[in-house]
Amino acid sequence: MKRFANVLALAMCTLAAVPARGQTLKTVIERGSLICGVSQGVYGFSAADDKGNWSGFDVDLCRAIAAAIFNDASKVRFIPLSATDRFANLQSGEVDVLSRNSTWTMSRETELRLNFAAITYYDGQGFLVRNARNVASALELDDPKICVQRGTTTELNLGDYFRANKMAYEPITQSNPDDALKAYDSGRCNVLTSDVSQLYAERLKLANPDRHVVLPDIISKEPLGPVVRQGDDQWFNIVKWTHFAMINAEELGVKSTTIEEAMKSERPDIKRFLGTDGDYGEPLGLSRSWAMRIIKLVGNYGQVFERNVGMGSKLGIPRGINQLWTSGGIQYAPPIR
Ligand SMILES: N[C@@H](CCC(=O)N[C@@H](CS)C(=O)NCC(=O)O)C(=O)O
Repeated sequence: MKRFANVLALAMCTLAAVPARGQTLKTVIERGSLICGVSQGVYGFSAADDKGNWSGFDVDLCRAIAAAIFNDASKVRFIPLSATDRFANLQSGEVDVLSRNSTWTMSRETELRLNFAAITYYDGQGFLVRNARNVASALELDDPKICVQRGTTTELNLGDYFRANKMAYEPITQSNPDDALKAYDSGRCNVLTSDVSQLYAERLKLANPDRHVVLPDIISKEPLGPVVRQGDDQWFNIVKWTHFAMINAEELGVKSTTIEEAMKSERPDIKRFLGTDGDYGEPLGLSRSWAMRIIKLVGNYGQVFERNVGMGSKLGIPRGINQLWTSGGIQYAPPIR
């Protein structure tokens, strides 16, 4: 009997500690907006203009979640979070989702009790140097002073790389990206290291971007994606399937600009996707046109990539391995059925 009481007490504790199914969605709906944790400003990914309007690739994922829930992509409040505090801010419930150039690693799930919902951008760590330095590879960097941001995978990979190659270096650790860039610009360090996507963004802030080059070496895997707290599977599914919907839409050839035609399509996979046949939204806690709203109001994955960071944007990043699997890349989404 005593044992039963103990087990019951344990079960009740567990229940109390884990948010009930649907709790996050319910909170978001009652509040009337999504709270999305973003960076403190990485151009093309998440940055605010002088009027406080946020835009970027990571921002659009949050707008897509809001579109799926509210049929209104503007119902999002963006909270800039530092690299060091971002996971604590998510754990404490300050944000509903973190969409902030964060790398999926094992310990961030197992030790911090978080879940990465998807890989929205396959990235890797690289180095930015002055052209004048005349190096073709990171292996030619001779005892460099390297600016790096604290509390990141970047800081850890840097040590691994130089140790593995038995090369000397001096890390100059900064607590925010602006200080890291200033230190690089002023010559306190002669190399800046970060995820390659961010190096493209940082380079644009320099007086003469053309005088700086991202070296070809990629020294790590940085699978970036949105993060949620563990314990609310419904919310985890909403964030995950928002990304999958954007990938599937690109694969199906459905775009924001062609959505009206797509609504008339007789193709079974397009009908399931748009909710003109069957209802895949209701079991997710949403409604049948959840995916249609994402594409209509925000766009498919390719549209979001191109407008924020792609070759036609200021950043000019080639799509590379972020192409769909059908075009030689590794972006792949399970089917909606
Ligand atoms: N992807 C890496 C690095 C993420 C990171 O925070 N990088 C810095 C280097 S520039 C950054 O984005 N800072 C932007 C900010 O703090 O707003 C991670 O998850 O640890």
